[in-house]
Amino acid sequence: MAVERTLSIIKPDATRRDLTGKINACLEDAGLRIVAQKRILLTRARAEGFYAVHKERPFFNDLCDFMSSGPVVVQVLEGEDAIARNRQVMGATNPDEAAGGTIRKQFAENIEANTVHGSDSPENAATEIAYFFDDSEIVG
Ligand code: IDP
Ligand code: MG
Repeated sequence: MAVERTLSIIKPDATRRDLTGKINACLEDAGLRIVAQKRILLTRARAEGFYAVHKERPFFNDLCDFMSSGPVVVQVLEGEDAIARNRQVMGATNPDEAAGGTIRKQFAENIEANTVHGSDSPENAATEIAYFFDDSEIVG
């Protein structure tokens, strides 16, 4: 295992319900240090760019509408095995299938409004972090 960084997003369903603090506590309790964080409003175009890998999927348009419907909190998390560890604490994409205690099991509204995003590989983590942060904004 190595120290990694991963990109996390607290999605609009969560900021609307003021869950940022509770989610951050889950992340920190799981050994993930928040080494960068900002609350922003994604334009539709920026959401489309972020989710470009999903552009052929039937849910793409709804997903981009949702992600630009309210504030998000974009974050860089750092820790041992951070990419897999964050995916574990997030839980399955569909909250009905998420394990007990995970963020999505506790907080997600449905398969789309599922509270958090997390990078799924080292390559995607690097790309996604660079999509939102300059190196100078990340303080480990
Ligand atoms: P992940 O966020 O668990 O990695 P992905 O398959 O990468 O899941 O999908 C990206 C996001 O697209 C999900 O987090 C969710 O918000 C949305 N999404 C995924 N599958 C569906 C679906 O079947 N219906 C509606 N939205 C979906
Ligand atoms: Mg994904």
